[in-house]
Amino acid sequence: MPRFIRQSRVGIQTLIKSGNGRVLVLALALLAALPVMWLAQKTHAFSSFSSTPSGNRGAAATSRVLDSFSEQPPTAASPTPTPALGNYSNTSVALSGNLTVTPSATPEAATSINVSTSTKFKGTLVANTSTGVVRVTDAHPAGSYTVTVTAFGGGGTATKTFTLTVQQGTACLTSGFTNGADVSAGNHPYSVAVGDFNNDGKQDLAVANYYSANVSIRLGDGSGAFSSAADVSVGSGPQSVAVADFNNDGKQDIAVANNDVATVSIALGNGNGIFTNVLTDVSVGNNPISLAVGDFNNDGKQDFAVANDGSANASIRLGNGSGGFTNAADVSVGTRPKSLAIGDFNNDGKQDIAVANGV
Ligand SMILES: [Ca+2]
Ligand SMILES: [Ca+2]
Ligand SMILES: [Ca+2]
Ligand SMILES: [Ca+2]
Repeated sequence: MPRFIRQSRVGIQTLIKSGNGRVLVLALALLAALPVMWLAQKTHAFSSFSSTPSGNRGAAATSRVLDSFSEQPPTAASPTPTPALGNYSNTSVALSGNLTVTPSATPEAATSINVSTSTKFKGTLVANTSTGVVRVTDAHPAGSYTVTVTAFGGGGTATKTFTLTVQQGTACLTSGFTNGADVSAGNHPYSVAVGDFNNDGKQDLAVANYYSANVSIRLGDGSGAFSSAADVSVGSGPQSVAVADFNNDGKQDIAVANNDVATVSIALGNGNGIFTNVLTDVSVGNNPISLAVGDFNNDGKQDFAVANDGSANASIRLGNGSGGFTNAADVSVGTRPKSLAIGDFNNDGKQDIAVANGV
């Protein structure tokens, strides 16, 4: 029973005991009114419950929810677009020739594009991420190749293929070569590779100069003559140079094995014959002497293998598609390896290496 009712009863009993008649009437009236007052109090309490304080807590909670909503907009993930590629037409190229293959539409939502084909193809393939154009350099040997172009993006990948036919060379009535003019290089040139470093469709040369610790870049004019571009400084004792696109920008880069310092220099091409971005050298085994580019983990990103003359093994470095490399397990080979080549000797679609051991 509510306390104020108990108190009222005590008061009424007191008045009755006093023997005052008017007061007794008043007390009886008050007693009759008690249920109404009690009911009124309960009703008021109910009203209070619905407005305060619980009602305020509810309002405050609602306000916090709204504040949170306005301060931290919903992160409803906007769908990441899936890359798209245009179609590539089947095409052919002369033996040892160059070619550009333009898709029917520019790529969409692609962060990088890789291009690959059979390891039997010995030319160079690179794709431009923004245009999708595939450049073929020094196509050989003759044959038919399925070229796979893969666009990578946050929303997945897109793949197109086309057939590249490398034509047979013209039969020579007489064997032999006619001398072209010698091309000057640096001090003790030890290794040469072919590329197209200024994207003019004419083949160029990169020459590793052992005692100059640099690479000479010579730009071809398409008729057998070459002009000089800026040398590329590399590590000490470069003995082997190879061409590939290590950062997937469609511009050819070079990798150089530095015999004296157990490193491989990676220099990224600007696409105009200039190499201004020489990355941090990649550590390899002792006295690296022969380097070849492949894709050993089938991720579409170019890797390299290098034979180490001083440690009787081959270092495998896996590219990350942006010019960086991670180590894979070394491959033990014979004593004093001198030359390394890549092929697929068991026809399982996985690239293998062959190493010539000098001793
Ligand atoms: Ca060129
Ligand atoms: Ca590049
Ligand atoms: Ca790879
Ligand atoms: Ca194989």
